[in-house]
Amino acid sequence: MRDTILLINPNTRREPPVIPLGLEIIGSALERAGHNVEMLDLCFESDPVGVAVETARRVRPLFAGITARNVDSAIFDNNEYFIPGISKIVQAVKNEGVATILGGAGFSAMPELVLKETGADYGICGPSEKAIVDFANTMKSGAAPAKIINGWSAGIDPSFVPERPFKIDYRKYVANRGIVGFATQYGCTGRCEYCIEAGTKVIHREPAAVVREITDLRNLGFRDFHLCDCEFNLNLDFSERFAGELAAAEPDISWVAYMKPTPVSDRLFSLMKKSGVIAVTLSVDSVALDSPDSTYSFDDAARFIRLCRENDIKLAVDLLTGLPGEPVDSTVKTLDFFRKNRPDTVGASCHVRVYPGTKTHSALAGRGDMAPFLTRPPDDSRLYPVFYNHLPTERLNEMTADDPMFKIEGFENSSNYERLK
Ligand code: B12
Ligand code: SF4
Repeated sequence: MRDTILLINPNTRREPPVIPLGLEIIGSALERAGHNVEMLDLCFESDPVGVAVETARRVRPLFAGITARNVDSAIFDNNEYFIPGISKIVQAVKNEGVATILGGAGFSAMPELVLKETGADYGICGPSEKAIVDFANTMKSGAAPAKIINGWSAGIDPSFVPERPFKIDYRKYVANRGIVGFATQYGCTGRCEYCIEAGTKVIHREPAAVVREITDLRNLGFRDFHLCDCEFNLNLDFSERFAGELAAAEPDISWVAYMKPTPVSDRLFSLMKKSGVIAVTLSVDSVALDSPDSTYSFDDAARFIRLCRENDIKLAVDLLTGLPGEPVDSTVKTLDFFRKNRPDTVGASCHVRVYPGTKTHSALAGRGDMAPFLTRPPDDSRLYPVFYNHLPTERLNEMTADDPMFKIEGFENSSNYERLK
């Protein structure tokens, strides 16, 4: 009887390497539900396919769960497309007669396409700690599961505290520029038309469970953390509550977070500082900053920068500019705004990744006049990375060359948490 479940991390990108938190969470949930789990982390392997084949042969698992965190590196210059590498692992495992199931952020954004291109048998979209246990029970019973399962409807147990590290060698990651992550919630209420996370259901964990997870990791000696929410401040009450509970636990940690310009408050920033936040990445685009019907404005961004400064929190801005139809004056105005308001660094991109399923994709598909600005025609039936661009990188370079605060994304393989150190 095949009993063990094999979980595989095929992510070999090491700039920086990322601990497969999603796999740890589902692995821990499976074990808590009584299943045996073996973890295969290919991040630092020189022959990932060979090791996957050898492990599948040795373990003969009930099924293999493979995480598809990234479809590609999402940045135009030096873009890396990960699907061929993931497909090789899927095929190698399937050739050993093992059923495969995918999950992860990249998979969840385009499930049908990722299944088609990788040839995997099943997939779960969204949070999967409950859905994977149901799937394992179905497989064990011999019944046929659905091909694509909705993890958002299955939901989570908000009080669940996963075992961590869960069969992953964190020391290797930390020694190679990696950082330990934690998540307080899933989903995003944002409306950014180019983003694969826009409008996904928000599900919160209980702050006490997250604080317990962090303090347990701190007791094992880990001190530096990266928040793994798409944006921390989706809901002001929740973020204040979490930061307050973490501050009260006095965990003696440092952490960094992604945030959006609103909602914010003086109280939130003061609690963030007390709980150990040292740096924030603020994501904005130059059209939204200057649009009356957007959820944020230049004034909001200015307030955000001031709050970081007053609380001695470093700030990196991720700026997307040159959006479809955006006049160059709008980019100039935005760059001037940051020159004047001065966050610690601004990473600018002028290529928009066009993901199937997003509003940007449907707005551009079939528009003959937009064809000159697209690297390939957007096509609902293909997964390969497509980018929109009308503002040449050289032009953006010239526009920002006067000020070392600006960096053009895609030429330096490091994350903001490393740049702000
Ligand atoms: C935090 C973060 C980072 C941090 C990570 C820090 C750390 N130590 O963890 C840093 C800054 C390092 C980073 C880097 C990058 N990131 Co990043 N990152 C994120 C973010 C916000 C959270 C990821 C996360 O850990 N979430 C929390 C965990 C618990 O959720 P999860 O992984 O989704 O897992 C759940 C489910 O998906 C599912 N699941 C996961 N795996 C599996 C497997 C199976 C079999 C099943 C059934 C289910 C399942 O169950 C889990 C539990 O519910 C995501 C966006 C997001 N909201 O997910 C982007 C995101 C994943 N990143 C993205 C990108 C592009 C990158 C980079 C490539 C950027 C770059 N150009 O360098 C690099 C890649 C680095 C690498 N080596 O892979 C993109 C990927 C998009 C794409 N094109 O595919 C995302 C989606 C952001 C976006 N909206 O575009 N990132
Ligand atoms: S860019 Fe940020 S705020 Fe906008 S939809 Fe994506 S994750 Fe949400």
